[in-house]
Order: sequence, then C-alpha cells, then structure tokens
Amino acid sequence: MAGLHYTHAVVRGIPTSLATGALRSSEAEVDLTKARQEHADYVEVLRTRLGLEVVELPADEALPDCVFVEDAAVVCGDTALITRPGAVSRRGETKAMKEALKKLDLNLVEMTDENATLDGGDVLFTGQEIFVGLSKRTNQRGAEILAEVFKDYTVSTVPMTKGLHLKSFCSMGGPGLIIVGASEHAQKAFSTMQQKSKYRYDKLTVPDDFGANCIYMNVPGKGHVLVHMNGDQFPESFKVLEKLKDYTLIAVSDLEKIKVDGALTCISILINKKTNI
Ligand code: CIR
Repeated sequence: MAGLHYTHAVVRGIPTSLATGALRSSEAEVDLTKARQEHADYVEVLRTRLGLEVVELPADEALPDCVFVEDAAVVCGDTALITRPGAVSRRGETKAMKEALKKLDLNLVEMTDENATLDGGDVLFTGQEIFVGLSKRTNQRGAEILAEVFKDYTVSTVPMTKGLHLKSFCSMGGPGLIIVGASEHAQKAFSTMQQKSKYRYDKLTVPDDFGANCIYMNVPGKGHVLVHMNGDQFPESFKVLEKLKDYTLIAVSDLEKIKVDGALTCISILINKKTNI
C-alpha cells in the first residue's frame, strides 16, 4: 500500500491564547505548561521514533487553535489542498500552512469557493481511498472540491451525527485496518465507510472514541508503528491496542489538548516526499 509511509511532518506551536480562546466542547482548564511539554514530547516522537523531518511553525497568538494544523490542509502524495476551515476563527491558520507546504515543493491548490468548508480532521486517507465526514465543519461542497483535487482516489462522504470530526473517533491502524470507537455513531460511520467502499476493511473497536485516534505509519526498518494515547488517558482502549501483534506501540500523552477537542492526528500534517515527489 503506497499511502501510509511518511517522510516529513508539519507542526505548529501552542499560543498562550489556546487556554482561553480555543474552540471547545468542555470547560476543563488547560495547563499551558503541560500542554507545551506534551507537544514537545510528541514532536520528539515524530523526529526520533518515526524518523520524520519536522517543520515547526511558530504559534500565532491571534489564532488560538493554530496547533491543530491537520485542519488547515490535506496532503496526499505531492498535492496539498489548503482548506477553508469550517470555523471562521480558524480561517487565518491556512496562511502559514500554505507557505510551509510551498517550501516543501508540494503542488498547492486552495479552496477558495465561499460556499465550501472543509477541516482536515474530517478526512481519512486509507492508502487506497479517501473518506470525508460531513460534519459541523465540513460541507458537501468542501467534499466535492476534495474529490476534484484528489482525482486519483475515490472520495466518499460519511454523514456525521455526532463528534467534532470524522477522525475524532476513528483512524487508520494499519494497511486495511481502521481503529474505531465503540459509540453508536462511530460504529455507524464505519459501516457507512465499508458499505461505500469496494475494499474490505478490518475493524478494531476500542471502548473510547478519542482512544481510536492514533497515528499509523509503516516505518522503514521497523514495520508497523502506532502512536496512541497512553494508558492514563484511556486505559481500556490502551488494553485493546496493546494486543496488536508485530507492532511497535508508542504511547504519548495528549491530556491537555483533549480538553480543547484535539487528538493525536490533529497536531501534525504528515507528508510523503520520497516516494511521491
Ligand atoms: C476546534 O474545535 O477546532 C479545535 N479546538 C480542535 C480541533 C481538533 N482538530 C482535529 O480534530 N483535526
């Protein structure tokens, strides 16, 4: 499978404004020092354990959610679609992302249609095809533009009834394997994906929806590697993931960013330059 190898990552710093200004569904108070430490540890994992070249963009105080870079662009092969995020307060995040991806020599396409919205967190690339959640942040027009840009792949929509983004409750766990949360809406979304696909996917259900948000990579010399949230956060999901055979499992902490609805995939954009460019 071509798609689940990566060479580069783009991340962004955490502004102080995250604590008070980030969009969120809960009231829990964010400890910025801890959040920054967790983020530094995550970036270190990308660099040293996954062997990625990491581009770090500076935080922007005017953009409280800017650490969640995944939403500002969708990168697949040598093409990057700069999105039009669903939340107006997040639209400014695309500027720095566009410049960073340009420097990486990707072919850039910008979503300029004022009727379209798309957050990268709604986009699940399986290596063979793309699923896009129709959520509070991503609409039909956004999904259509995504399909026009990534013509080499089938793009199927997944209507969402709950949850922030499609990947708030699922992610790739390996070639042909999707990790899915146990909630009714997460399971329903998986069934929709399976019904719309000509491929067969294995499903690994974990008890916690957020616990299903992992980063899978096939790392040269290491094979299957899965970065997942540690046992302090989702002990029951952790137990399920621990059973994955022949995997290198890397546990990281995401406690502070979860308070503002950010999971593990949200805080990096993964790019494959070697094989596709
Ligand atoms: C938001 O509500 O937009 C941010 N507080 C969290 C975004 C998380 N991003 C993602 O799931 N891709």
